[in-house]
Amino acid sequence: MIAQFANRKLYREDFLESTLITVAPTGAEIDKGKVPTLPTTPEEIIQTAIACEAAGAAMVHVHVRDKENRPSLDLGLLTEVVSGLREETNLLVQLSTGGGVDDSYDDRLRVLDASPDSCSLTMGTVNFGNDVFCNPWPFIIELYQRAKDLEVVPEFEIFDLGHLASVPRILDKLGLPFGGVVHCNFVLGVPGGAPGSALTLAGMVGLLPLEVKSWSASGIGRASLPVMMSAIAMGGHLRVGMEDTVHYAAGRRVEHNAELVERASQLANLAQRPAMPVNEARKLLNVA
Ligand code: KMH
Ligand code: ZN
Repeated sequence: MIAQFANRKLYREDFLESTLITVAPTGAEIDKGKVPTLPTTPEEIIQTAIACEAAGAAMVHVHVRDKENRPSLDLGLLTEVVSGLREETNLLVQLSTGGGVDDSYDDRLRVLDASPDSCSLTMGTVNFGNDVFCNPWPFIIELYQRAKDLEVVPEFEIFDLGHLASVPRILDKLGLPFGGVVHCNFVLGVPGGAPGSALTLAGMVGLLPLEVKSWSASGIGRASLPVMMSAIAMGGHLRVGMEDTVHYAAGRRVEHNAELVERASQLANLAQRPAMPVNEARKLLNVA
């Protein structure tokens, strides 16, 4: 396994000209009662996606909420939001299969029936604040195979180093994902997971398996800026949004997800890798 990780190129140079920006506008953890600007209804999520696309996002990572604003994996609600996003935006639609820490494996598998372009696929269990985000190996295998059967492109979510080691493990077992492109997203700074620092990200990027064609990163809370800046410096792509941070700066709440996308887009411009248009993002991830 270690030998497999050694001496790899850090990224494909042909994708360094632009930056894929994914927005994760809602998540499952933030309490709408405490953060009223969090988009939770289908209409709010769709309007947010429209604004974020205009600000430079090419993909939206979606969690839905029920009428009481509680996290939900209701298939009807997921289908409604997927079709609304498709009608109103050109964004690649990625559904979370992580859900909330209390969601059942069956409900998480059923998410794929809403026919998203992409799905998140967390590559291992991780402590998650006071909770445990459970992703046992048999569940990972089932989810991966189901995504392949239903022609959904997975994005491998990496919260800790062991998750990265599980990527070649699943490829060895089940082959390449649907579309043939292996794309990872580092989620750093979860209490219990890998810390959200430039050094952590650099170490993990240096250990990316050879099969990985592209990667993005997101820092939780105050890790969002250091992770974003180090990702862009290393040829990575970016995920931002209120799922990951509700603070724009110390003492200043995010008012709209589009602010976070705008800031990512500005950084991408500064790095001379402007926001990737949606059609390019489709090519990058080989999504029709
Ligand atoms: N809400 C977390 C427990 C994902 O979307 O796939 C899991 C999560 C990852 O957010
Ligand atoms: Zn998520």
